[in-house]
Amino acid sequence: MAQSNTPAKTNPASAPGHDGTNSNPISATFTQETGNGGEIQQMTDDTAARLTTNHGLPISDNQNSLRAGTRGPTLLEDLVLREKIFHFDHERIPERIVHARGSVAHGTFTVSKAIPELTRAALFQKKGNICDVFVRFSTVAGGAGSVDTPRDIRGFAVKFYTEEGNWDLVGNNTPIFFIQDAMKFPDLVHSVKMEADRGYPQAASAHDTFWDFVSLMPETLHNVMWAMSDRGIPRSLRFMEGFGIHTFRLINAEGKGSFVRYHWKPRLGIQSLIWDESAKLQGADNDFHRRDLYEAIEAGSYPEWDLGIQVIDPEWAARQPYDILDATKLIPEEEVPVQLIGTMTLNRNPDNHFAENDQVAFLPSNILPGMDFSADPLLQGRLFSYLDTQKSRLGTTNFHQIPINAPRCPMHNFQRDGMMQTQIPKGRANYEPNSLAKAGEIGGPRADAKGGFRSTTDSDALGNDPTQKVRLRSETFADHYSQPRMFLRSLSKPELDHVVGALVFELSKVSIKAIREAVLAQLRNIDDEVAKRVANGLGMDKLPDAAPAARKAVDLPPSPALSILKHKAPAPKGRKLGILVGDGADAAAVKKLQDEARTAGASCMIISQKIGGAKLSDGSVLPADGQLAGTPSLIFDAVVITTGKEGYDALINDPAALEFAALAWSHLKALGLCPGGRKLLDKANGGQDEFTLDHKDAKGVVAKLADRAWDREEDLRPAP
Ligand code: HDE
Repeated sequence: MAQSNTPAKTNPASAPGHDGTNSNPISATFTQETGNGGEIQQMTDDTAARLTTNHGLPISDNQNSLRAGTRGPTLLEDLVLREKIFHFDHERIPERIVHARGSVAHGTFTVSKAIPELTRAALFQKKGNICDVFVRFSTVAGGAGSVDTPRDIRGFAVKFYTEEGNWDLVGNNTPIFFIQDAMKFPDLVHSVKMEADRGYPQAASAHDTFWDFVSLMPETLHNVMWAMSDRGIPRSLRFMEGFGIHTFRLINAEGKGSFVRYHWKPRLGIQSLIWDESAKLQGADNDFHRRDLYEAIEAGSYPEWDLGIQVIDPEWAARQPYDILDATKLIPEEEVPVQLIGTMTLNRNPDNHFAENDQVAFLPSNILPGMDFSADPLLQGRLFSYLDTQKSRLGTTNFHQIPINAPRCPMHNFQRDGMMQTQIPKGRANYEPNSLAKAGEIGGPRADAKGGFRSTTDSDALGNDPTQKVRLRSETFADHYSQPRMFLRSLSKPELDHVVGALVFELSKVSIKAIREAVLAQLRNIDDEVAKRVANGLGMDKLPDAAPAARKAVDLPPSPALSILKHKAPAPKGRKLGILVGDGADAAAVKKLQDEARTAGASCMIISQKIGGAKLSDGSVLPADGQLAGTPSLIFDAVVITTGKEGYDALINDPAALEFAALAWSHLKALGLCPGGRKLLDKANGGQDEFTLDHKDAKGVVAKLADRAWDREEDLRPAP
């Protein structure tokens, strides 16, 4: 395959003259001599570019190394072989210490509401302003090759390529974080990653060291409750909220600052897996989320999020029982509404996983004129860490020149040289001030006192005393229990049951009894009833005493916005219907289902026992998109089973078909069933409810794509 180092077309920072695609097309067909054994050595293709070494030498044979005789040793002289293997040996770079596993997409961001009163950032001066974006969604704990659906927080990092430079909003899918101070980050990460001596578990928080840390650091509990909730197992990256978490600042043209928090609201609504499903998906499809995002974009079903801000009045903030600089606290939307200011549409898949996903470098320090940071001690630490880690991961201070990281606006300064420098600056002006322009030479760029980035001067706007030099946490950061309590009390019943179930699951994997007890002691400070249920699930006969608390929990009003089920968008759009088709299935019913799904903006996949497809009632053969044994009902939001007599006999004796029905039932999905399908479900031990419909009721089935039969769960998996 021809190698090209073509930079992104729109990237002005990329070196000219490196456009390798078809720069050396072959005019004639490869005329390849046959080897001594008489076999054809190489395919010919006269439309392809000519294969060369990295230095441009045309290659005549990319299949055979240079040998001393056909059966002799390989020669060191073989520059083609040496270069090929040398490059291959160094293909991998260190993976990210956290967020190693990620999926990416390109898109655009369009401003829906200008906010010049809040910021002088050029992007937000006019409704309709648009810029390119690049997004990376990630899990936190697992390695780059780990699975997509563990219980974990998800990263939600967005790079905006604006006319004033790159703005990176590097957030997560929860509005809060585990710790309050950057000083604790290495400890947190060490505790959750696989344990140091045994090298497991991979991509899982259900082990001793994580829960040990949690039990000793009550500030983690709020984010832990979110991770144990359905937010920790999203159904799709497309159905996730995103949050900038920290309080940031916007600065307007008059220099007036406002405190803000950022929110991404998915247009498709929020939706999660259920735990059993997420665990089984890890076997069924490692790449469940990556594939889902890729396929949706390929199909033109572009996921969209609205960007919102909460603008926080410092006087209001001073009256709250928490500190807005504390990243373990959220600001309820009911109290400070989220104003929508723009929409992000993801409309292009990456061209190359390494060049874009592995090499993208997000920096929370990438902000625009008209933006600034707050003194959140977690954010302050991040401002150092990301720049620092890129040097270790990407190997050079020039990582900003890599096409995916390069700004799409002019970039000039006097920083020079370094490893992998790709720019060739002209002239001798590599210092400032200089007067070379006066002598007719290139003088280089100059600072823009008016339009350039300026830090805010009112650093004590929230009442800090900057004259003290201390290693102390503010008293206003001391309440670790009220917000997790508020979170639990904002959930619907099934959601709260899931948190209890998740805590029981995770703590059952903790082998040291004292750690289980210490977590229970912390839980009692959040909610005694939940603590009792978890203790019951663990078979613990006596609840330990509550842990000593610096501040006791107070009852904050519940925030319904925190519940997924209380405000989900129950629309079939973007969801996936699976139709298991047996021979003799009603052709009209299948067509109706496909049409109905498409009309509703959902996708639809045909499954049959053989990939060649099934023969329908009208004699036609419907090719399958998935073979039954490799396409479990796990990957769908709702399923239909439809077959004629011929297919029924084969399906009813096929364990994969029985499991297809049984798992759809157990995962609370809607099932559209023909009479044979109903017998299949009966044999697989399912039952009947308003989510088991007739296979001809296409409207009914599709309408239930975004929903689950929560009533089934009580019988199937009663919560402790
Ligand atoms: Fe990160 N984090 N983080 N983090 N983080 C990284 O940077 C760090 C934190 C987040 O897709 C690293 O480029 C510290 C909060 C995302 O490439 C590293 C602290 C939030 C990503 C790093 C935090 C995040 C990272 C590893 C505590 C949500 C993936 C690789 C002060 C607001 C970015 C890299 C991507 C990645 C450090 C806490 C989100 C080591 C020190 C809070 C989405 O620099």
